[in-house]
Amino acid sequence: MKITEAKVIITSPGRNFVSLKIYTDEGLYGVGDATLNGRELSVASYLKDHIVPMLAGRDPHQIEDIWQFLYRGAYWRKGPVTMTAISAVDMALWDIKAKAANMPLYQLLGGKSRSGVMVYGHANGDSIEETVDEVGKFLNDGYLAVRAQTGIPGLKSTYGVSKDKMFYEPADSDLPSENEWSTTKYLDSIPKLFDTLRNTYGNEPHLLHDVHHRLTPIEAARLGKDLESFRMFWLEDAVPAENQAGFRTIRQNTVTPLAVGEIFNTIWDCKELLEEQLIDYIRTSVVHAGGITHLRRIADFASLFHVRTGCHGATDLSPICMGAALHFDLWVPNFGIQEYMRHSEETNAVFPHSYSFKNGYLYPGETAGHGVDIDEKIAAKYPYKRCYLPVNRLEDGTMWNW
Ligand code: KDG
Ligand code: MG
Repeated sequence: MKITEAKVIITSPGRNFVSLKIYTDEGLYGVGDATLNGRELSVASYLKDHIVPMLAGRDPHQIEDIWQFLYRGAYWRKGPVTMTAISAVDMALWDIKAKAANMPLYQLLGGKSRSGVMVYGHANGDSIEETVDEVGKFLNDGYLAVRAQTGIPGLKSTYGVSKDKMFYEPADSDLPSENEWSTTKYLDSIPKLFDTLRNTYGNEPHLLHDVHHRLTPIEAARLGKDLESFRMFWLEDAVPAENQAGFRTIRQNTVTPLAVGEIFNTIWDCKELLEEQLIDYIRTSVVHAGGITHLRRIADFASLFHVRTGCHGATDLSPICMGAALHFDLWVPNFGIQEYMRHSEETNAVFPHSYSFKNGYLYPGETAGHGVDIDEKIAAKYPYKRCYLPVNRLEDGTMWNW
């Protein structure tokens, strides 16, 4: 089999998605997600201008060789743009291989290790009371795990809190909107939220929280300690993780489990965190960390250090990524949990898929390939719209991490 051509498709059914479609001379095609929120066109150009011209004539079955060719061959390794582009190619090639084998992708990875993929939903509210009610709605819908984010009194906006409870979308403006941050106010509120949640729902539901890179290691250590008795499933992105050694301070001071890695692109971003057992869950995703081929390498390495997977699954990761991730999750031995933020009706129409949700679990389905396609006619109805993630400032105007 030979690759004949590849096409980049950009669509915006409420938010921007970039996809890659790879065609072969045997009539089979595969699709990959190439979406990098707020920087979509750079990946589209990387693919169109630099990768697509090199694909025609290659054997799509040589997934590893093509991965190595694109990674080593660029000379300029790593980085979100390069790795998202490589991920898209990798996802599309696994889709083709599984279609050629007439098997769902998880079979090629090694088969099922579990019957379904436990997911966590996103509950949020302006106040603790509203957030507690929202968590209750997810539990009523059958979720076993829920992430809870709440508005902070005195701050006009907070990460993870939105008016639309069903389809929260952080990229909200054609120029970055500004959020406001106070560590003192935040550290005061969050333990109260989880105290109320445990008093209301008991210890059984898995509860998660995303700090979204806003604390320093010593502040994160304190939050971890304050949350210990509420038995969190995880505390996510407590600090920005460029400084991997910073996690030692958090780790030495709290037994609250730690998750990190949604913005990591390669195994090198998490090597020290894994080797030193500084985290419990690795959040790297199929779309931003080199596709199935590289994510599998990260997960295997993580398994040596008791670290489990918890793939990023926000709405800016398209249904193509979700489909591929679910096959990976169904197979990966050291699976932890999968994030599931739910896509809108419009997005689901652009990306018909075989995965489905039942009683807190997602199932990838038995369609050959990763089970997600792109309807180009519907996609064409939604042209690209420039859209940015917000930025964050302290109350005195200092730029902070969003
Ligand atoms: O594009 C940024 C989002 O994917 C991110 O803000 C979502 O932190 C996130 C999460 O945990 O889903
Ligand atoms: Mg996050």
